[in-house]
Amino acid sequence: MNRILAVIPAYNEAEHIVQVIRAVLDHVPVLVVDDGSTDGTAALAASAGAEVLTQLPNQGKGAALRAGFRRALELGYDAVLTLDADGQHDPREIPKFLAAARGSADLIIGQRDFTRMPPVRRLANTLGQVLFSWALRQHVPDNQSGYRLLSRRLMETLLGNSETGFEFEVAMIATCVKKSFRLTWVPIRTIYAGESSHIDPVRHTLNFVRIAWATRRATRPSAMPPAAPVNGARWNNGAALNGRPSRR
Ligand SMILES: Nc1nc2c(ncn2[C@@H]2O[C@H](COP(=O)(O)OP(=O)(O)OP(=O)(O)O)[C@@H](O)[C@H]2O)c(=O)[nH]1
Ligand SMILES: [Mg+2]
Repeated sequence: MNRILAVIPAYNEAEHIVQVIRAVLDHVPVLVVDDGSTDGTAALAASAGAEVLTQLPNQGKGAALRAGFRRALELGYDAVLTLDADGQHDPREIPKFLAAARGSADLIIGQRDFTRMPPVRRLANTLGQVLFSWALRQHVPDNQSGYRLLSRRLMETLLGNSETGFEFEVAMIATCVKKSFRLTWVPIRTIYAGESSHIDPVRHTLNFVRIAWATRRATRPSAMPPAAPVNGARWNNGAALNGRPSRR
């Protein structure tokens, strides 16, 4: 079995962090990347049994994830599981990711059911799905989910990425596809129980559109690698990723 580390980015998550860590520790060891929290999140995480990295000042979820990947690589882990600290990702679903990881995927994303989201989130995720699928020229059912498993080679590749905020997770999908790494999905529970959000809607939307536009340009036919299949890298529906894009 591969060695897997859970990386949990956390910013002012004192309310849920202990419960999340304890449940994750039933499956894999935990690294929390605390990002300048002022509510005692780091101390609570350490007391719950996690290793804690602290970033000061706050640098964003993407920067925190990359710091976690760097640490996991140093420690020799084969893969990381990322999940949110706010209780929206159920650690009891970790075995689904571990099972999917046996299939040698580089990126496994927990796919949520948008119909189970509050209306504003449902709308934002649906629009984001349409826009990013257009940009990547492939259907991407859920690009915002933070519940993921990443291979070592994908982590290594992402160390060169400079996105610091939530957009990092969107850019990660584009990187995976462009590299012809393997991407797959597992269905996960969609949990909204009044958690507070750190998303700034205007900044997030602008950054999302910027990434989508850059992705659209990067995947235009003339920018894609030659059409020869590479190690059978495939989209989860069986369409080859590394051939010419199917839609323009
Ligand atoms: N390290 C770090 N983590 C962050 C930062 N902002 C958010 N997070 C963490 O990222 C996870 C997701 O943040 P949320 O604000 O809940 O975003 P979301 O779940 O995508 O969006 P919602 O649907 O609004 O809940 C949580 O574990 C947060 O603590 C940050 O600046 N730094
Ligand atoms: Mg959340």
